[in-house]
Amino acid sequence: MNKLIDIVQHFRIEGTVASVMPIGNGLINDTFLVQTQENDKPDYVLQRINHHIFTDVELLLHNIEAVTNHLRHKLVEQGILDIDRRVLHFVPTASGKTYHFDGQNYWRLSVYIANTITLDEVTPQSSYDCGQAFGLFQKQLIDLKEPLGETIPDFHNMELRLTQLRQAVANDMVKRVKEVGKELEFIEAQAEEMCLAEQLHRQRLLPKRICHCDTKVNNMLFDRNGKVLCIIDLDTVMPAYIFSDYGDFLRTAANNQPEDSPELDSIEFRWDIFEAFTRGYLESTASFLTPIEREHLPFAVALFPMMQAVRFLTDYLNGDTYYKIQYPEHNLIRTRNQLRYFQQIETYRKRMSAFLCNL
Ligand code: GN1
Ligand code: MG
Repeated sequence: MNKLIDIVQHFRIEGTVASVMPIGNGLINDTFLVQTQENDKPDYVLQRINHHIFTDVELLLHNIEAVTNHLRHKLVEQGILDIDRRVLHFVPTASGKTYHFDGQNYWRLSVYIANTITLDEVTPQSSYDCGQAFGLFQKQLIDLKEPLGETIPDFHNMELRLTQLRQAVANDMVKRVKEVGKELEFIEAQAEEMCLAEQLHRQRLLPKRICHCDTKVNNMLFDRNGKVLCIIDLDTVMPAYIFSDYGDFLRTAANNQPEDSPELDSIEFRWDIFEAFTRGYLESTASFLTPIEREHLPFAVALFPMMQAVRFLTDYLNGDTYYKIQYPEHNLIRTRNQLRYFQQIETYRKRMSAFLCNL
């Protein structure tokens, strides 16, 4: 704790630090709430950036700065008053940098937005609101002039993810390949179809746009009345296919089980969540989505659980070096969960397309 307080002192904060404690449940970065003693001073959120995963910290912070400045500008234009509750505000260090490097780790600090809540479960209403908000996020960034880099190159590139899985199988670092024959066979049977986005992109039929790329409901802050305020966790904001934001939200939100539930037979696709999120998303994105993007939304719903299964399984075969785990089979359980969920989704694909045609 003392060490964390020392780190906070490198930033230009207001007030005196009273406590620093862990918050959130991300699988990659470590996040802490910094409380100040004074009631009239803000609290802060301190994050240790996982630089083994986000290797280009400068680029990451450049992206975030460009995006938050642009969003702030849009809010001003719209005459919105509570701007500091609508977009994250990062605090510079004493030397004016956007992060502090302590010799080992990279840290950044943002102002904590008070009187907000995060949700871990969704209702149709909150899904609709999230659809609108994540769609609006993409829309507002369409005219961002500053070029953004990919903070994790080819982050949602399915071809690359499959290559990484095949490499992990070939290396068999921790001798687990023999346990996962069925999973590998199932993935390989879907592999070609699941690379459709990359194929469309090569044919110049599918653009990259600025996306959030981690659209979980817990990356959205709501006010106490349940109204959407602000999108957080901007590390993966980068150029990607719009499928990333649409598909990844439904990957977690429309699965009625958590992504690591071993209760495979209880996994169901929640149509009500799909419908609500899709309505909200299309309302915000109607002005720019191309027909190809729109008609492949059901593909995106299937793609993301499959991609996540591939990523979890790759990590399992590599000896769990990427995702935080709580027990040795955690990544295998996650993989099976995502594959079962994918199978559920497959039974809804036609119905989804029909729904989109009738909207
Ligand atoms: C990671 O740490 P968290 O939960 O925000 C991952 C996502 C995965 C997710 C799986 C940078 O996100 O892509 O979908 O775990 N983020 C990164 O739960 O790899
Ligand atoms: Mg996150």
